[in-house]
Amino acid sequence: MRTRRGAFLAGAGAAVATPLAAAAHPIGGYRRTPVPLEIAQAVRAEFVHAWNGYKLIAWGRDEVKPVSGTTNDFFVDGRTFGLSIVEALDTLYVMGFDDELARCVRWIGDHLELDVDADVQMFEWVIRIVGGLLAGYAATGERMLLERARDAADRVLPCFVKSPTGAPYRYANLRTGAVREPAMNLAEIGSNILEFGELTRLTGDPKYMRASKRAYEAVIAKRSGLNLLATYFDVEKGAFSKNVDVAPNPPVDSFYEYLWGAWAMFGDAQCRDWYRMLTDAILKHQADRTTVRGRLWFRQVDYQTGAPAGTRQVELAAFYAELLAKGGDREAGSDYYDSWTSVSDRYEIIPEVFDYASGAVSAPSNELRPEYANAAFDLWFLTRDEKYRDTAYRHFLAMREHCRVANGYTIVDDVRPRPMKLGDLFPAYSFAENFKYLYLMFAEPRRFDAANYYLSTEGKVLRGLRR
Ligand code: DMJ
Repeated sequence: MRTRRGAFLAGAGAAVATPLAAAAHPIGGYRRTPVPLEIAQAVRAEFVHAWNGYKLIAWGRDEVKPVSGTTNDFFVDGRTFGLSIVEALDTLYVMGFDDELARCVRWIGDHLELDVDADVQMFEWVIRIVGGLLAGYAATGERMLLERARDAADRVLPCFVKSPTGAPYRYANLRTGAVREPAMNLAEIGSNILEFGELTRLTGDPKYMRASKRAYEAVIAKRSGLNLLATYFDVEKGAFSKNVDVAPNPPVDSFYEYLWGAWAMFGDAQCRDWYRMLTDAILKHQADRTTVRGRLWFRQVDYQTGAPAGTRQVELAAFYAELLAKGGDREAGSDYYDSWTSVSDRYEIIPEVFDYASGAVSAPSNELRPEYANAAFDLWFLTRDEKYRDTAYRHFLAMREHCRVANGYTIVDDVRPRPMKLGDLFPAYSFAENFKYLYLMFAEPRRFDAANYYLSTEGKVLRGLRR
C-alpha cells in the first residue's frame, strides 16, 4: 500500500538514485564538479533523507535519535512541542514540499499545546518556537501560525516584564508566567529582537519590541570604558558577574548578530549604532592576526582592561564571518571565514572547541552544526565570490560522508578518527539551518528573494519569502 509517507519516500529515493548523486560524490567515480542546480538537488535529497527518518521514528516528537531509533524531548522531559515540525516549516516551503508543509501546519493546528505547566528556556523558545511559527506564517499566510507565535511569545514575556532591570530571566513557566534564574548570558538576553520586532510589526503591539530594546539597554549601559561587554550578567543586580569577554564565541554570539539584525529588519538606528560601537571595540581589542600568522582569530579578554584572557574558539562563532561582512567589515569577514575553512580542511567536520594558539582540540564532537554553512550562505549572497560555494560544497560532501546514517543524519562524538565516532541525535535546528543554507545557495529558488532577505539566528527566513 502506498501511504503518503511512502509516496514521499519514493520521490526522495528517486532523487538519491540519479546519476547526479554518484557524480557528486568524491568516492565512487566523481569526475567533474556538478553544476549548482545538481548540487541543490543533491542537498534537497539529503534533506528528504533526514526528514523521512524523523517522520518514520519521531513524527510529532521534538527530535529524532536516528541511530537508536528513539526520540528526544528538547524543552521538557516527557513533553513534546513537535519542535522539528515547527523548525522545518520554511525549509519545506523553499524546497517546494508543499504537501509536507500542509501536513505540518495541520499538526500544529491540531496538536501543538502551549498551555503547559512547565518551565522553558526563554531564548530557545523564542528562536525556535516563536521564530519557527513566524517563518511558517511568512511561508503560508496561515493566520493560525501567527496567532500561535503570539501566544508562544506572550507566555515567555514575563521573563522581561518581571525583571527589575529589563534584562530577561532565563526560564518562564508557560502556564503560570512564573520566572526563575537571574544568572544570564548575553546571547540569551539579546537574541529575541528579530522575533519580537517581527511580532510588533505584524500585530501592531509595541510591547514585544520594547521588551527587547530594554534588555539591550540594560546590558549595553554597563559596557566598560573600552566599549567592551563581558559575558555573564545578573539580571536582578544589573551587573556583569565575571570580567571575561568571550565574543564572538558563545554564549555571546547572537547578541551582536541581533543588533545588526534590528537595523537591517526594522531600521532601528540605535541598534545599528550600538553594533558599530561594540564591533569596533571587538576588532580593536580581540582580533588576533599574529598568534597564527596569516589567520584571523578572536581572543578572550578582560572587558575592563582589554588584557588577553584566552585563545579558545568555539565552532558556533564561525557565523561571525558573515556578520562582520554584513556590518561593513568585509575583509575581516572574509579572513575569518578562511580561518574556519582551514579548520574544516583539516578535520572535514569542525570540532566544537579548540585552542587556536596551541591547536589542541578540547571538545572533539560536532552537533551537526550549521554555523560554517551559515557564514558561507550570507557571504555568497553578499559577494558572489565562488570561494563560498566551493567551500560550502566541500562541507556538504563531508557531512554526507561522515554524518549520514540509515535514518537520517547524526551528530558526531569525535571528528578525529576514521570512521568518525558518531553520536545519536538529529538536532531540530538542522531542519531549519544546514540544508536550507546549502539549498538556497545553489538553487536560488523563485520563492526566495536573494536580494532582500533576512534570516534569524535559527535560520528562519523572517524576510525574503515570496508567495
Ligand atoms: C542554533 O540553535 C542557533 O543558531 C543558535 O543561535 C546557536 N546555534 C545553534 C545551532 O548550532
